[in-house]
Amino acid sequence: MPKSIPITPAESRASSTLKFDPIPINTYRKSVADELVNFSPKDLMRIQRDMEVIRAFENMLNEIKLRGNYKGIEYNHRGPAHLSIGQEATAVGQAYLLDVDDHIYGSHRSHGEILAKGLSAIDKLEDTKLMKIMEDYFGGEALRVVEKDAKGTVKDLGVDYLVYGALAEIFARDAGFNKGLGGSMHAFFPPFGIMPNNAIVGGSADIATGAALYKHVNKIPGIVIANIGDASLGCGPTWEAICFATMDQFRMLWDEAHRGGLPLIFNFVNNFYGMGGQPVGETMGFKILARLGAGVNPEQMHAERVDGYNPLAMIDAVARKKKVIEEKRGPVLLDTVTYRFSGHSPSDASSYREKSEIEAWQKVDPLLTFAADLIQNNVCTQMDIDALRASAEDVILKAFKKAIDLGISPRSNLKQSKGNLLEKVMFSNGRVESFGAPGRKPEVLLTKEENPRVKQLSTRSRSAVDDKGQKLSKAKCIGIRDALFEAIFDGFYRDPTLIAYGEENRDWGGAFAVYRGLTEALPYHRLFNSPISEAAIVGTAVGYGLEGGRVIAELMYCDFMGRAGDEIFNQLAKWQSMSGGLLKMPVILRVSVGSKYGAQHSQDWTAIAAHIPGLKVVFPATPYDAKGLMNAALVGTDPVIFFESQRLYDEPEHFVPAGAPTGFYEVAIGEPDVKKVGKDLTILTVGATLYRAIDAAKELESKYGISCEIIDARSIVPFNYEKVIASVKKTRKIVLASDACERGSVLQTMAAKITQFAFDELDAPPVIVGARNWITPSDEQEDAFFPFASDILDAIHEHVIPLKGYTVSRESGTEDLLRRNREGV
Ligand SMILES: Cc1ncc(C[n+]2csc(CCOP(=O)(O)OP(=O)(O)O)c2C)c(N)n1
Ligand SMILES: [Mg+2]
Repeated sequence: MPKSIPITPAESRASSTLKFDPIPINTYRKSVADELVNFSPKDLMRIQRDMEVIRAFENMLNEIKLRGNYKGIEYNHRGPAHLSIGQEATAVGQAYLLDVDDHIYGSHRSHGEILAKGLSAIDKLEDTKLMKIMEDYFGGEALRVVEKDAKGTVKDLGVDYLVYGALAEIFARDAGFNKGLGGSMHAFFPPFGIMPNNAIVGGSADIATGAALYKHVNKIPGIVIANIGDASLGCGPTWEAICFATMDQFRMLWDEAHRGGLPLIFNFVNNFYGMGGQPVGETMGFKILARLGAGVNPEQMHAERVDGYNPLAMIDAVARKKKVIEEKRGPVLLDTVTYRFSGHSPSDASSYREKSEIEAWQKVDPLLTFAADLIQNNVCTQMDIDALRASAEDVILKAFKKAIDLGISPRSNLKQSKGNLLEKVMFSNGRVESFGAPGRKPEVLLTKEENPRVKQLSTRSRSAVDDKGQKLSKAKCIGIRDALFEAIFDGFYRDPTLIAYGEENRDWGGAFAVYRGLTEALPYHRLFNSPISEAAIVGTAVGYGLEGGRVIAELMYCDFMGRAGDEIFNQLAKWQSMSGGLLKMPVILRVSVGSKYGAQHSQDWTAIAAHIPGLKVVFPATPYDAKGLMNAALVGTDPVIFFESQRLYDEPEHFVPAGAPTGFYEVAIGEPDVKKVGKDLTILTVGATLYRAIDAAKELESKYGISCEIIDARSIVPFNYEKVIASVKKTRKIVLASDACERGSVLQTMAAKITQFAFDELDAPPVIVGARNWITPSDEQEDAFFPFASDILDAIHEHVIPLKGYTVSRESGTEDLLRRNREGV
């Protein structure tokens, strides 16, 4: 909503027709004969060699999966293998011109892309650089395995290394490219520009968009390609990625130094099938996939269909599209025609297609047709082709023997309790103040002191009370929204890679005004509005983060996490560990918990976030904690889901007398905090219920003489139970409160753990006071739903200690709880 883009009725209501440009379809018609001037015989032979290596690799896996035997050697591979037999020319043609700096992201069917890009990188890299990459990568673990019997050149060694590293990964070996933690569908190798492959259909679309954003914002060389299937066009996140990648603002609003389209190709590897469903004619309506670029932007995404059965057509397309991208006119959409002879997976009986169809494509198998073209043009003889094939099979057999041998290629021991690989890589737990290159200065528009909000905040009280202890009005104090602003604002002046985006982040100042004052301070590329594309907001943040930048993404309401479910739970949470500890994920996802907006805008979904391994989850309830936790997240290297309560944005600091410091400090993620010391009963709160617990404690103390200790969880994952156990040892009773629906909430987990860790110390089982297991009703009736002080008292009276003379505000005894559970409400 920038004011610089006026919307006029005259223009919007004028009459005309919208014209589309023709979309090229398989326009490249050259053969080897035509290209002899551009390619040396050696180049052409390398294209054939690379296709042979991929074919031999996939054939080997096919044999293993179907027969448990390759060339007489038995092996049982229990994991998946989605093979790309038939699709080799697409992968090799694409990789041929790409540099190491060009990054490809792929799918479940990306073995061919991994090998093609790797072979291309090996060919391009100087020997010393190649050696260094192999020596440095995970301490040279895979290199040690392949160099023992290496005979040829450094590049030959590179090929052995590539094939072995990929295969060892597929077979879950420690020396695999991702320490065996990624496997067939996720394997990748960044030093060659081979970035994460994704088992979620379309999963790479928004991640690759974020990677392109990273390159664009930080002026990092190279382009990014999302290799995704034709059927992924049915996936919402793929569309969201396309919307995000084609935003007008890149070319219209960003400053001159950052103006221009993203360096990105959406390459739809169009093999005409999902698993068995057919996009053309059955599950989609586009008929020709390339058509879809036409509606997205006036450039029609430079969409075209390319014959992916001709490696030269693919090379030509990449060359031309790279130029478009260099001219900052990206992104590009390619509809790359190909076909897989192999099933979706080896167990697929191809019941959805005729044998004759497969045979028709086998007749134009690129490995045969390209070889025939080479022979016809005297580039080589059939004997040379046979030799290439034999040599490719030798490379595969050699790697296979090593990769299946547990002596040579052991798996790491995940049963080991301390120091186990997976426990080490679930979080990176790093501390990096800036991901910028040394000496790089953050791009800002104002000095810190010039900022209007900073000036305004300097006049406010940092504490909720004045010097005499008198309560101040909230408007006179620094609230949580201001504390968050301060941490984020500082972050922008510390780390030049830090960017923030989401819906209404710029101009509006974030839906709840946390970002007010940032628009003035930051150029567009550091703070911008995204489309209403929650999946792409998170997915692009994942791509930006894993490429090496820091990002704060915002989903206005926590209820919208559902729209970004895959990106949060399968992508953000998993890439550090699926990389074997190679990647960092410095992504903060801010989500707010509402209260007044009814059933779809007022939910606390901490439980969902906490359930997924790989996410840090925090929920501060005071300005001091909000700023300290945000600071910790902003110098950390892990994904943090940062819950904020809309009830508390203007809440001042009541607990730390001097208030949240103006400078930098951290609150350690994972540490709860005793907000009030007491001796008779512990109340552990998550989020905004802290203040209702305080109200309850006042009543318990004044009316019933019960002294309460109140602990604010602050963090949910990780969570150190020490303070809670120490408190329970003292009080022997604990009540837990939060605004989340009680069933399956994080309080349930905490209560179970406290029971387990301190059973002997407890006089009564921990009691949970959550919201009802209902939809959230209207604000006018919220007291029937969210837990208030009276609910805490009711629960204590009914389930912990009877309060003398107390009358419950509503039924909450065991009978009623049993009924509610029986009815599922
Ligand atoms: C979100 C999601 N839905 C379903 C699946 C199961 N699945 C795996 S591959 C596949 C078909 C994908 O087709 P396409 O994107 O064209 O890629 P291709 O398999 O043809 O390479 C399906 C449905 C999945 N992995 N992810
Ligand atoms: Mg497909």
